[in-house]
Amino acid sequence: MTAQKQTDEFYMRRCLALAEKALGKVSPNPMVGCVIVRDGTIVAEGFHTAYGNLHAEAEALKSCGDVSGATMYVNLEPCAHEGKRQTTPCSPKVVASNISRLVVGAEDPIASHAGGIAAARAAGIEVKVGVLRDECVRLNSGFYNYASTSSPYVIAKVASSVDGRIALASGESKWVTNESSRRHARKLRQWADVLITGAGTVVADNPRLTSRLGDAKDPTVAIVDSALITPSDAALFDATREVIVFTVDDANPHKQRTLEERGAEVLRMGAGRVDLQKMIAELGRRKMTCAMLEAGHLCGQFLSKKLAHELHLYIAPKVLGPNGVGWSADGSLDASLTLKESCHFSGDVLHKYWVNGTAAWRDNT
Ligand code: AOF
Ligand code: ZN
Repeated sequence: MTAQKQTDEFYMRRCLALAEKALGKVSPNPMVGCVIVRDGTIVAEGFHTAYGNLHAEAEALKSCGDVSGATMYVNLEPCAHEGKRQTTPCSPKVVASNISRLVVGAEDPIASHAGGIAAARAAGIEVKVGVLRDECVRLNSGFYNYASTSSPYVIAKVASSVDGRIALASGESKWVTNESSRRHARKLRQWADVLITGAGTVVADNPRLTSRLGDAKDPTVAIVDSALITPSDAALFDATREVIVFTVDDANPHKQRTLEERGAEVLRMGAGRVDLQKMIAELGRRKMTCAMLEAGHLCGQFLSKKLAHELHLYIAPKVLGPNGVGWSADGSLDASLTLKESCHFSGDVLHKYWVNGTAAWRDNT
């Protein structure tokens, strides 16, 4: 019996769902899912499970028999380069499989890796490109951004009251938003290679900065700390993870040693204030493609310096009053924001904004 025929978008959505299973496990490579369909039935699927493992197309092809005449869906153009493994690139495998149709979500932005679309066409395979392109690019925003900038895609997260306060006058900010919002925000930590925070936030909240979801790895923590006030017994040191403290050129060497004894790497980057541009460039040099900023105080600076690509603003139905701490105080906010999505979590609201002028590659999608 032949199954009901579905649209190309339907199968591309399945690719995206498969790809996302590897959230936090493949960076700096992209999340990729692949589905092979014949007569309306999915006959094989696969995804790139972890950095260094088989690509999605090879995963799908390895588990199925004859797929000649079938349609392959994949959210990223099949690669045509000799990669890090001994295995051959995907596009000859795709051609050899004798599929008759290839549906690609988005082109590979790395010219030396791309080539799968042209190779398939040259082999007489019907190729359709651009199905759910926006979603496909957005899933791998870190990968696409890195391909053209060599620096991380930065999402600034702010949790505030309806009157824009992130903390009480005392500095205390635990907990403005509810448990369900905070669980959602932890998923973004899983996406991130690096969590950027400020020493003030570490002192005030003593956050663990873990993702605490399943077997997710805990991201690197980068602390902006001009005066080296990060306590050496901060809870974030308890997790097995890399900690980098960015400080100023004339920082106190004794305090530096204390933090180094806790396993932190201390980098001097800037006179008077930490040079945030240089910090981002350094994270990029370390092949970090996805960064999350969790420090209300730094958020204004990141937006005004155009270092953040997205702002995720969680708003709790609370009023903290005029003495509370605002999140945009530091930095002149001439950044223009475009609302892309809103949702809510048990009474809290999340608005996701794009910061305009920070991602030329995205504006084309
Ligand atoms: C992936 N997973 O499923 C696909 C990728 O470093 P390598 O050898 O694994 O190659 C990574 C490149 O391969 C990546 O930058 C992208 O251009 C292409 N496709 N990568 O990690 C996949 N299909
Ligand atoms: Zn490949």
